[in-house]
Amino acid sequence: MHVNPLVGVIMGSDSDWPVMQAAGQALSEFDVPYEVGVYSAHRTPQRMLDYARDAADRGVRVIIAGAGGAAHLPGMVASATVLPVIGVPVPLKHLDGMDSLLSIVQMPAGVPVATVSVGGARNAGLLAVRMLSADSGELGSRLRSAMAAFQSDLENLVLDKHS
Ligand code: RP5
Repeated sequence: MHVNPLVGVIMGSDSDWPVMQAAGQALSEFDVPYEVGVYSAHRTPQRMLDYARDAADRGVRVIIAGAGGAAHLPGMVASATVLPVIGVPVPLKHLDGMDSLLSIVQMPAGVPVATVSVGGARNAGLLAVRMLSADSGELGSRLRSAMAAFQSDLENLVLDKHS
């Protein structure tokens, strides 16, 4: 059975995948269907805009966008869609990812990007699950239960270690 992706996990280069795959892993843990693609704000700007403009109509509900260096992908995508965009600063070999972080987080008012930590692709995936859990239907109900169980497991891990 073909299942429409609810989350788009996109990145500026396939070299971002070793960091970004943690977002996909988190989504898989909650059985959230997602798609993966490479869309560069600088090298394939039209392709990026086409993706951003079509995503909502195709059923995508959240976009996770990762990029490194002059990381304009999340912000540019946010400017061309009404979907929530989560930005992942990908660390490159210079500047410890500070360049990526500042490029993504300092958005002008009116064009929001929810920025996670440098390299924080797993949290981006988990945040997307939380966004989808606000759904008032069966999807939201299932995801709220699964997220509550996940949080309880996290707590038990810490308690087991320190009891
Ligand atoms: C950015 O430039 C990409 O998101 C990537 O983090 C970085 C380097 O890309 P490659 O030169 O490895 O393709 O746009």
